[in-house]
Amino acid sequence: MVAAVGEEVDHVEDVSMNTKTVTFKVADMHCPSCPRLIQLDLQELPGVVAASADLNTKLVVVEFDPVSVSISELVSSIKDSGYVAELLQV
Ligand SMILES: [Cu+2]
Repeated sequence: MVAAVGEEVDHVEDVSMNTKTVTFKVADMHCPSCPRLIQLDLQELPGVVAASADLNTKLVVVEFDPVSVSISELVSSIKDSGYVAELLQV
């Protein structure tokens, strides 16, 4: 269906959703299970589009929809997984 009402399409959740990407440093990842756990927990949050954690660089990159989830909720998720997340960039 073609939207006939002006710019209302901005609020439709589709691929044109305005996502943001943040990078966290998680220094206490110490084995391959750590990044996997962090990723899985983040991906369960509504609003998280993609999460990838890397054991070697200790970096966690999260793509998210700021309308649905906040950066502090992302930090809380990582904390609940058992790690400390330091925000590097927005
Ligand atoms: Cu581990």
